[in-house]
Amino acid sequence: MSWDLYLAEKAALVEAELDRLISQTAYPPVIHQAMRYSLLGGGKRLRPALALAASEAVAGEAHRVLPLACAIEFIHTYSLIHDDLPVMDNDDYRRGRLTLHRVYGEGMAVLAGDALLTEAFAILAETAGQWPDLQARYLEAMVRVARASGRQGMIGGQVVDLESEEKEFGAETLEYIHAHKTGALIQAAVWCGALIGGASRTQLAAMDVYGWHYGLAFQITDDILDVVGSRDEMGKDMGSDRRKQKATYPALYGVERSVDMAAREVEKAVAALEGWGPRADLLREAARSLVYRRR
Ligand code: GRG
Repeated sequence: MSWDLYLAEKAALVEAELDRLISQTAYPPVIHQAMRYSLLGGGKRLRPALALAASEAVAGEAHRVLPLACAIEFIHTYSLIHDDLPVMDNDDYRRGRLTLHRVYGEGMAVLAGDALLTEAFAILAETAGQWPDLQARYLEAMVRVARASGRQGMIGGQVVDLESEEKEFGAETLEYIHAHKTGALIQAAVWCGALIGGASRTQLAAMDVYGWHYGLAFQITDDILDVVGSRDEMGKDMGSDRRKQKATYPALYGVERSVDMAAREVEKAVAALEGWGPRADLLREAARSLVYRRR
């Protein structure tokens, strides 16, 4: 199966589960409506699909990884909601629609993000209690996801990103921002997917390397698309990194060199899975597809 087909299939599976997890009719209605607006409003579902593919690479069962995949999508969605707020990136559009705070107000957007973040950990803890043979692995995944989201993960990256706006920055700062703001959660999705799927420590070490390089390549291509991408395909205003004088690969190296650097990260991601055979084909193709991505 091609990665595009796999992604479409798993996106449908994950969306049905996200829909089930946050009820339309729960009280108080407005917070649930706000959460659902962002959670079910498009999105490629890349992190859940990577978690599922990593599990498949070690012969794991999809239904046992699905709660992890959804928890990670909850956290990703919270990060986008907060990132779009006026105190952060101040964006009006996301996934081709108005951002959550433009529809529900800033207070509700902060709360919807908070509720998604906390709910994600409830899902992980609940799942740990549900399957005794997976309890230790789900608890370990919970720690990894928390760390990847927090001060030394996504939040750490966002902090350095905010501090770097309108300032001179070097290669090291840039790599730190990308690896933490974006890469850490992607890396955690891959690593935890494999962990829940039953991976050995040796296999997990390879997944870590794959996830690190995939995450970097993903954010470099995101930077490039902000310069050369189309608004229709990306579903948000383009050129915002430059307007905000953000620390990006094209700003430091130019677009052409950034394309080469993304391709090198993709090669390193693929190389991490050397010797894995056909069961890792999906992950290999997922990485290679980054070079051609348009959204
Ligand atoms: C706690 C106030 C507060 C803010 C936190 C954590 C955070 C703000 C921001 C995270 C940083 C962030 C949003 C990085 C961008 C990562 C990125 C490229 C997102 C887009 O991912 P895609 O392309 O999006 O997978 P879709 O729409 O497909 O889900």
